[in-house]
Amino acid sequence: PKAIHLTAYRPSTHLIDTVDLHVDLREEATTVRARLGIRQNPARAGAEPLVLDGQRLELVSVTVDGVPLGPDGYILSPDHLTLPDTPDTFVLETVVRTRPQDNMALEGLYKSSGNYCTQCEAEGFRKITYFIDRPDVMARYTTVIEAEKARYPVLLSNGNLVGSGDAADGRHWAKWEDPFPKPCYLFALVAGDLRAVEDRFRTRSGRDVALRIYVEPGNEDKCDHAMRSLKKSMAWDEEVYGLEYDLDIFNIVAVSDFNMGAMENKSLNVFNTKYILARPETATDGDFLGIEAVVAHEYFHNWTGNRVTCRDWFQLSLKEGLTVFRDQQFSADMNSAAVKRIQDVQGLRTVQFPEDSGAMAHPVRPESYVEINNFYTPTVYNKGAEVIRMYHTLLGAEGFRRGMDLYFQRHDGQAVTCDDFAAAMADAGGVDLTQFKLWYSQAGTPELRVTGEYDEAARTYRLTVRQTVPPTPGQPDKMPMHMPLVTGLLGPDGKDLPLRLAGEAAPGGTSRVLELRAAEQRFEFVDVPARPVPSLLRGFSAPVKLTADLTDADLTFLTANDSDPFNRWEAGQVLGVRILLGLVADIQSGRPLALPDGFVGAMGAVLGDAGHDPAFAAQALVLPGESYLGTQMAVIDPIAIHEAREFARRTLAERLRDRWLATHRAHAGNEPFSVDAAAIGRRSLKNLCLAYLMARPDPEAVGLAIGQFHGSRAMTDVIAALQLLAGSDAPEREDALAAFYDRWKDDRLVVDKWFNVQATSHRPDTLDRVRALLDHPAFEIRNPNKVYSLIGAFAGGNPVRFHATDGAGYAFLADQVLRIDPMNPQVASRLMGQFSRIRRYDATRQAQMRTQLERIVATPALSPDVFEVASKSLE
Ligand code: B3K
Ligand code: ZN
Repeated sequence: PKAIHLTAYRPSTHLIDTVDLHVDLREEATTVRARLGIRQNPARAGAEPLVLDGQRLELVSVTVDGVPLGPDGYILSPDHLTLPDTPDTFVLETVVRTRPQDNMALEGLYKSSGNYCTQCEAEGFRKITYFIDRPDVMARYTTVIEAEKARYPVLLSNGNLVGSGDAADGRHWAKWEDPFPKPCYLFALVAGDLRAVEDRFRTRSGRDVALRIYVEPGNEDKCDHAMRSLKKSMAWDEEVYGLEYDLDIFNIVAVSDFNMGAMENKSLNVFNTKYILARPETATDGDFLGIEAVVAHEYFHNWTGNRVTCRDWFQLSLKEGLTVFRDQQFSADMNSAAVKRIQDVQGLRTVQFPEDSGAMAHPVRPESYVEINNFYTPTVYNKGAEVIRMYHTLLGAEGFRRGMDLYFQRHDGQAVTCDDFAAAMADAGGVDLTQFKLWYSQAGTPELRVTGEYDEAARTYRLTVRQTVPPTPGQPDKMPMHMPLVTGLLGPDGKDLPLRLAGEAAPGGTSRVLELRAAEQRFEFVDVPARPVPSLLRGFSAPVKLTADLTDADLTFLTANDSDPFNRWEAGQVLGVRILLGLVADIQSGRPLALPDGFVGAMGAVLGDAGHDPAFAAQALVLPGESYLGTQMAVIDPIAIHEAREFARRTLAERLRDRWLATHRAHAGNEPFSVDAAAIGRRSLKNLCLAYLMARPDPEAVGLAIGQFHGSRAMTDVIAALQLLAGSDAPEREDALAAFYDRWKDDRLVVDKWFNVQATSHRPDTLDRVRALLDHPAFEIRNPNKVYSLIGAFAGGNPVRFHATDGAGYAFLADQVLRIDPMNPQVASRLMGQFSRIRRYDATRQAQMRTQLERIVATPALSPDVFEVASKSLE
C-alpha cells in the first residue's frame, strides 16, 4: 500500500453537480443506478481523463449522455473506472451490483440486524457506486430507494421525502431530495423494519422540525434521553453560536453493528445503539452522558462539518476537533463544568498522550497516511479540540464567537482547510496566529518546566517557563509553540492575589492568560505582598505536560484553596503521581512500601468534606490511573505501576475505612433516579467509596457490594458492584456474574457490559476467561461492540494482565487481529493501538511485541489498515 501526502493535493479534475441514485434492494443483490451531472473543473486546465473510485462493485453498464460505452470506452481496475475521453459537460450513467449482505467491513452499504444501512465516511461511497470519492466534490442528491415493503417498511435518505408509492411484487419506493450540496461521505440510506419515536423542535426563526429516532421494534422506550439531548443541542447551538437547523426533518437511526459511535450524515444521522438506547436499569451514568455528548456532537456537525466541510481528509480536525470542542462546551453547560473538564483531560492523558509518544504519533493535521480510517484518532479529535480551546482562550469567548461567525460567513457551502479556520480566527481577533499554527503540524506533547522566585525586598514574583517539544517519528527537531498559560497566584490566606505584571499601570484580574512563544520566557509580577503559590495552566489551558517546582506542601495548599476547580483537582493528582512513582521505584528496587501520612491525611480531608461537592470529591479521590502513570515514566513498568497503585488503594482503604463506610452509607439510600449532575456526583462518590472498601474485601465490604448488586435498580450501581465482585476472590463472584447474565441476556448492550467486566478483572486467570468467552453464545466476532467490550477492553483496559511477563496477552491480541482483519479491517486496526506503544516498554516486552508484529506483517492479504499500524510500530 502507498502513502498519500498532504503536499500532493490537487483540485479534482472534474466536478459533479448532481447525483440521481436509484437503489434497488433485493436479497440476492442490490442494483445501484447513478446518473451524475459532471463537468470539467475550471480549476484544472485542459481535458484530463475522468477517474472514478469504485470498490467491490460489479459493473453492469456505462453510458455517456445516453450513449452506451462498450468495454473499449473505459478502463476497469479493482479500484477505478477510468473514462479516458469525455465531453466538457455530460451526464454519466452507471449501473452496478453489490452484495450488502456479505459486507462485514461495515463500510459502504451493509446489513445490520436484517436492516440496510450505510457508512460512507471516509471512503465508503465508492463501495456503493462509481464516484469521485473526495470531500471537495459536492453535489445535490436525489435518491430513490426501492425494496420489499413487508421486510423494509421504512425507507430513508438525506433531505426531504418528495415522493413514495407501491410497486409491483409487494415492493415499494421512496424518493428523497437533499437541497444542500454535500460531499458523498455525508450520503446515507436506510431501509428496514424500524419504529420511530417522534418529537418536534421549533427553531428560533420559526421552522418546525420533525425529529425522529428510528430503532428496532421493542426499543421505543429507550429513546427519551437521546431525544431530550437532541432538543437541548438544537437550542444550545442557537443560543451559543446563533446556528439554526436548516431542514424540516432530522432523523436518527440506531443500528447494532457500527464501527464507531455515530455518523453525521446530512439530516440522517446513523448511530451505534450504544449512543441512543438508555433506561436507568440498562444504562450507566457514563452511558447517559455519552449519549448526550454524541447526539450533540453529530447534531453540531450540521454546521461544523456539513455546511462547511473539509477540502481533503488531512483537514479532518477542521470538523472533528472543532465539533468535539463544541460538544465539550455543551456538556459542560448541561452538567458539572468542572467534572467535565477533569474527565476530558483524563481522557486526553490516558489515550492521546500515549499516542503522541508512540509509533503512530502524528500532528493534528497529519502529513501523510496509508489508510485514512487510521487517522480518526484521539490526536485529531481530542488534541484537535484542545487546539480549538486555545483559540477560545487566546481570543476570549467573544473574539472566538466573532471568529466562528466570520468562518461561516466566508465558507458556508465550501470545502475548506484548517488554514481557512485559523485565518478567520486571526482576522476576527486581530491577532497573528502564524506561530500558533504549529499546533497543526508538530506532533508530540510539549513539555513545560516552570520555576518561580519570590524577591521579598522587591515584592516581585518571577516565573520562568521553558518549553520543549519531544521528537516524534519523522519530526526530530521541533520549534517552540504559541500557547496560553493561564496563571493565578495564591496568597498565604489561600485567596487569589490581584495580578500586575511589570510595566502595567494597575493590577487587573486574578487569572491571566500568559502567552508563551519562546523556548524560555520570564514573567514578572510586581506588588506581590508575600511569597505566593502559583496556580499554573488553569483549566488545563494547553495540552502539555507541566512540571513546576512546587513542594508537597504547596500542592496540598492548592488542593485546599485553588479557586480554579480543575487546578484544585490537578494539584492532588500531581501529588498522587509523585507518591505513586515513588512507590514504583521502591517496588523496582525491592524496598518496603509505605504511603506518606500527609497524603493519607489530605485524602481524608477531601473525603471528610465530600458532602459539599460529591461530584468533585469523587474525582479528587481517584488516584492517577495506570495508563497516565505510564506516560510519566521513561520506561513503562505496567506490573509495578499496578502493584504500587493497588498498595496505595489498600492502604487508603484501611486507614480511612470508617469514613469510606460512612460516606457510602450516607449515599446508599435509594433516591429516585435522575441523571442531573448532582445525582450523578452522589452515585459516583458512593461507588468510589465502595471501590475503596472492596480494595480490602472483608465480609462487610463484600456484603455491601452484594447488597448493592441485588438491591439497586440503577445500572450504574449494579455494574459498579459487579465489577468489584468480579475482580475479587469472594466466592459470591460467580453467582453474581451468572445472575447478571441471566437477567440481561436479551439486551445486547447490557451483555457488552458483562463481557467488559470480565475482561477488565485483575484476577490472574482473566486471559483464560477472555479466551473462553470468545466461544460464549452471546459473543459475536462480527459485532464491533462485542469485540471492543471483550478483546479491546482486555488489551486497553487491563494493563497488568495484557502486559503479563509471559507475553501471552500479546499473542492473544495478535491472534484476534488476524482473525478479524479479513472481515473488518477498521475494527482490527483499532485493536492494534496497544502495539503502537511498543517503544515505551522494556526490552523483553518490546521483543515479545515485535514477534507478534512480525507475524502480523508477514500475513498475506493483510488490510492496509492493519499493515500501516503494524509496519509503523516495527520501524
Ligand atoms: N465523522 C464520524 C466518524 C467517521 C469515522 C470513519 N472511519 C463520526 C464523528 O466524528 O462524528
Ligand atoms: Zn465528529
